[in-house]
Amino acid sequence: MTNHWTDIANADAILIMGSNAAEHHPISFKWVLKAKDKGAKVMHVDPKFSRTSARSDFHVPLRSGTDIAFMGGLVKYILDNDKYFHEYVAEYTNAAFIVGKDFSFSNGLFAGFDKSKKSYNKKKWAFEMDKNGVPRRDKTFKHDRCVLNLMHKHYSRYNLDKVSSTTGVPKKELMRVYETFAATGKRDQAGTIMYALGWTQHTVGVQNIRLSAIVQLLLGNIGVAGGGINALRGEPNVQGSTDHCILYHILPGYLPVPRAKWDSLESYNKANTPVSNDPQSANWWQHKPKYMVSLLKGWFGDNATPENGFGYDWLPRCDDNGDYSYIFLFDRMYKGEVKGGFVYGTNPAQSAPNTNKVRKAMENLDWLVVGELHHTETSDFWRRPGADPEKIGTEVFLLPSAQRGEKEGSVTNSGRWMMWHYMAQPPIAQSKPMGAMVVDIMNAVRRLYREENGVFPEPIVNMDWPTDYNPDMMAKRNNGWFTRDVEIGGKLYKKGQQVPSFTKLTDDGSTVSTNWLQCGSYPDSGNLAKRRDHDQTPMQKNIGLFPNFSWAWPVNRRVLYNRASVDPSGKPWNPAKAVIEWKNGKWVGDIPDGGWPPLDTGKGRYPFIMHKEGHAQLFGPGRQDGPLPEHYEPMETPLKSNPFSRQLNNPCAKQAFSDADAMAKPGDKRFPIVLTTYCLTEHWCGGGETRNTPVLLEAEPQQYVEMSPQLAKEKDIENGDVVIVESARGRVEAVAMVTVRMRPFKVEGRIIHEVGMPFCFGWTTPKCGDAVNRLTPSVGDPNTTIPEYKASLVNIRKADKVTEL
Ligand SMILES: Nc1nc2c(c(=O)[nH]1)N[C@H]1C(S)=C(S)[C@@H](COP(=O)(O)OP(=O)(O)OC[C@H]3O[C@@H](n4cnc5c(=O)[nH]c(N)nc54)[C@H](O)[C@@H]3O)O[C@H]1N2
Ligand SMILES: Nc1nc2c(c(=O)[nH]1)N[C@H]1C(S)=C(S)[C@@H](COP(=O)(O)OP(=O)(O)OC[C@H]3O[C@@H](n4cnc5c(=O)[nH]c(N)nc54)[C@H](O)[C@@H]3O)O[C@H]1N2
Ligand SMILES: [Mo]
Repeated sequence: MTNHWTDIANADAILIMGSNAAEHHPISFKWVLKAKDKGAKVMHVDPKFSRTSARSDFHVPLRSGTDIAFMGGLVKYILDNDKYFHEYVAEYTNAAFIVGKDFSFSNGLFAGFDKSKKSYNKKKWAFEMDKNGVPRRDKTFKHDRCVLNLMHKHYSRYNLDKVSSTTGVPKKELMRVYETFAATGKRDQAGTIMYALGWTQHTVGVQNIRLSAIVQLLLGNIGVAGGGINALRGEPNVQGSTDHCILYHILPGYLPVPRAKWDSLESYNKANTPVSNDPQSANWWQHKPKYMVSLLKGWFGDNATPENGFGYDWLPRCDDNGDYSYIFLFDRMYKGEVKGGFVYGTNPAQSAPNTNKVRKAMENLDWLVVGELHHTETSDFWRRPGADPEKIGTEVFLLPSAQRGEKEGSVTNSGRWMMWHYMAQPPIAQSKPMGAMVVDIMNAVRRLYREENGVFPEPIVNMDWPTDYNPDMMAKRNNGWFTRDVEIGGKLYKKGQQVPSFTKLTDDGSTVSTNWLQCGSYPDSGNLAKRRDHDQTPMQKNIGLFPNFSWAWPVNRRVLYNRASVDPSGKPWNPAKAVIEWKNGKWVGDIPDGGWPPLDTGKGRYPFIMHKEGHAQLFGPGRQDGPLPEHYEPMETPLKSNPFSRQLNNPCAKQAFSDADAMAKPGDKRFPIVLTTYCLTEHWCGGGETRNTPVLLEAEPQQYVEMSPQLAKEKDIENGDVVIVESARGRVEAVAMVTVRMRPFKVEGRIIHEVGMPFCFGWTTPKCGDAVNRLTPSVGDPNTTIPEYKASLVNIRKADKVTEL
């Protein structure tokens, strides 16, 4: 989230799209309803009617996978009707930048596409530079290659007729959302967008979110109270775990993972540190080398020295274009290229796409360690229905894990608030927190290396590894300390003192910090994640900033990009809901994005400090699949052609191609129905935990499929019948739930049906059916490889014989 939970109460319009917030983020809804009580309009755009729809002012159903068409129509509406916030757009976004002559868009493809590589040469999308190497700008918007005009041209194709016949949303309903949300383009109005998996789990997932950011920038809704683009994160600490590198392509603090081609710290830094020639651009990532060296010092301690590149060579390096996310990890395993591994707190044999393939792939492992509370589809894959344990050689170790109430540590919520979570009772029997297991296992490995040596021992033996597991100590190290006495700006910091903020981190080895983003969270005074203080100044209280409650990254800033909430002289656009203000030579309110004076003084910096150019990107030349979001059909689509262009699917989409990866053809007669999948209120994700909780299992006991009465009639199915749902990859038994919550869509002049299924039911809990993911495909977004769980193709028929349910 650019903003945070309590801030939602400040919104005048709330667009919930691709999220069932009332059921899956009930805390967010507390604030949604507060806003609604104050007169905010709440809209839910979602294929399915849910409790979120019920509490909204209106619900607009759309066909899964068509959000870019829907939002592209909104961009066109905003630009055609001059609803955008002119000064904000001109000053703070790249609307005025001139794009180079090489850029073009035709037949659904941007310039620079290489068909054989399924990728773009992004140099073709570069901005035109002036003689100083700064992007050229035309704030009058007269230049035909300025971003605003290119964007207007791009979305001129997204007219109401076409958007309506693609999404299945009647024109009147489109206009209702467009008019209500675009009204927040005024100075004294703010609108927020809340999204989750309905937007991300698509082969156009990243562009879905890019487009909503474009809308928010056009309306001047980023950086202001009640605005923002707000990702409702999933698992309780998924924000904390991404901040801290749970994803394969990043190190803590979103530093890129080393790749084979960067064979020294120097070449890593050169490739990953952006350079700006514009004196008014803060270009914050220019500090990356300081964060990387402080991280290496945190990992290797005194063994990391300038002479050995601070131990950079001891880090594993990924292949240059290697993709190590779920889809490709299991693809490699399926091909027999993986020997063994650890699985903690996740159940991929249930929740990864194309689960039949995943389960089969696991048979190729020599060994597997599972840290779990229960037996799951993953730990017990070798005795799943249809498998012969005699023929599976994998040795499985099940490590009993402590439950979350049995351990302490930090949990970072979607609003970036890092809060300390306390242990309620010690772990039972032999179970342990995962951290303790990792510390112990690594200590045993280090001992073996020291005693028996081994190939390339340095990464193991040179680590500054703790002897005992201590979460508070880890938090202290994440913040980091000085490794020697240092004087900064006339102030002396002694060796061993905590670094007060990441602005003091260095690349000379004098500081340690295992996560620069968390630097400032644990000063000498103690662990700020433990704070529960409600004190606020009147200005902070006015918008509910709560700066003394827990600690938010970065530097306890509560609203990101808040310098965009003021005009270039430092006055809030909307004084009634000011986030920051320049008063008597200093900033008051929230912590601003850098302490420089306002832009007008000539000494200020542009507000979007994480971008090299300091301006927010309407035109985003960094994405894999194009600088402007474009509608593409899902990889499995009931349509034979894309209503918007000749390019049917995302041309850069990631896809696995093993013999277990069959796909339905476009408009495939065998699989004419769209399937979407989701969580349930009564279960947690794959259900590994909640299916073992009797009351929850009783509340939602078995696999079902939601379908409209129209589809049920066509298929001669009645509510409660057991049906077979089948895709190109597998089949699932489910109980038919015939409900008006689902409805047919009129698309391109014909009726398209959509059905929905939860993904929490698995075979280890008897009599509840098995994973819906046996149906879903191994295809993913080109930027993130997130799987397309939300739109694939199936068919449905009444079951002749019931086996699983
Ligand atoms: N009780 C409970 N709470 C949870 C979870 C849980 O399992 N149980 N899981 C947690 C986790 S890990 C996560 S990630 C979050 C998930 O939170 P959500 O994203 O809210 O969960 P989903 O149910 O996957 O999907 C959200 C909505 O997307 C809609 N949708 C499907 N396809 C599309 C589409 O193409 N476009 C649009 N606009 N909408 C679409 C679905 O109909 C659904 O209503 O919830 C978290 N909270
Ligand atoms: N079809 C479809 N598939 C999806 C999705 C979808 O919308 N549709 N959503 C995706 C999303 S957003 C997510 S987040 C994933 C989630 O899928 P999984 O990562 O598989 O999530 P869970 O079901 O929460 O599995 C967590 C496991 O950890 C165990 N566990 C709980 N607490 C602890 C603990 O403290 N320590 C240890 N070691 N174990 C613990 C539980 O018993 C459980 O078996 O599923 C994804 N898969
Ligand atoms: Mo999630």
